[in-house]
Amino acid sequence: MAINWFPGHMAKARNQVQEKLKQVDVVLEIVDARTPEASRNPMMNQIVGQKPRIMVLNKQDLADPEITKEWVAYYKGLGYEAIAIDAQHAKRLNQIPQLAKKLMAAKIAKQKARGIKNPAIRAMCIGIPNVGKSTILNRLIKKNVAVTGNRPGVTKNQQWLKADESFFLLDTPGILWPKFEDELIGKKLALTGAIADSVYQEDIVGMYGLQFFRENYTENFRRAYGLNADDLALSDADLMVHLAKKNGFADNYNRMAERIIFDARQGKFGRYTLEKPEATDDTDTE
Ligand SMILES: Nc1nc2c(ncn2[C@@H]2O[C@H](COP(=O)(O)OP(=O)(O)OP(=O)(O)O)[C@@H](O)[C@H]2O)c(=O)[nH]1
Ligand SMILES: [Mg+2]
Repeated sequence: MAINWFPGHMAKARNQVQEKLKQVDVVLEIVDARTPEASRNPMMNQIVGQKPRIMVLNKQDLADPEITKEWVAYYKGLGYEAIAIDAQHAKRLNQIPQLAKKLMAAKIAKQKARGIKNPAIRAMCIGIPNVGKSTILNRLIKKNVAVTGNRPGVTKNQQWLKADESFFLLDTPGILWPKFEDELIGKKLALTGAIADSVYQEDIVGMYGLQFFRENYTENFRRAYGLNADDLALSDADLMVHLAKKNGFADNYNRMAERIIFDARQGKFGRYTLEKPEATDDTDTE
């Protein structure tokens, strides 16, 4: 599944991030807790450099809680602050300004010593499309100013938002990288809705979902589709055929594949995480 997709506004967005970085104290790197590594832009380490960074694993409510804990520990081990949140239901968000203040403590103390009464922190929110950047910012400023939507590419321009007199936040458009070198990354991002439906093949992504859920969340998958032990003994391809029939799609397997993608996004197979920390490293590849 070759996805070669780098719209003009993404290139512009990357340059804008680099430009604005000079005015920013802290970077909030937002990832999807279901795909904490696949939903990181591999260019991000180069773009952000040594700026203090908080890894924010958002959509925690959709992810496997045990694996989320492993990811938070993993990122802390790499030297970042890390936190898992659920912006949709406003869970644990107030820890973000607290962590930002902690990271900036030395600078704030210096500024206070110079007579600045209320030193401001400027944080920039970055990440790939649809991970929830704008939703997080709306929660932090307690107003729905940033436009949000459940499809990639909603935010088109940067925008400064004010949480309070001492905390300013910059919303940015999601940035995807030019090519997915790794087909598996493309499948994960397609399944969770980070890339537009028009740029992947649903039969491939749906089959990936079938394989992943039957293997890793077997009981949830079995229950969601009312499968018995004989069904689960079928090969992946035969199971897809069986499911298509059972769901009234006759031999239209693409429609069954689409259904699996839809159900995965709706949480019909419960909370899940598509990757574990031990299988990844932190090398920067462009
Ligand atoms: N379940 C769940 N959904 C969330 C959470 N945070 C955001 N969403 C939903 O995810 C979708 C995308 O949110 P946005 O805030 O628009 O994402 P974004 O990162 O700003 O996306 P772009 O502007 O396209 O880069 C919306 O439908 C949100 O309601 C969360 O913590 N849990
Ligand atoms: Mg946005």
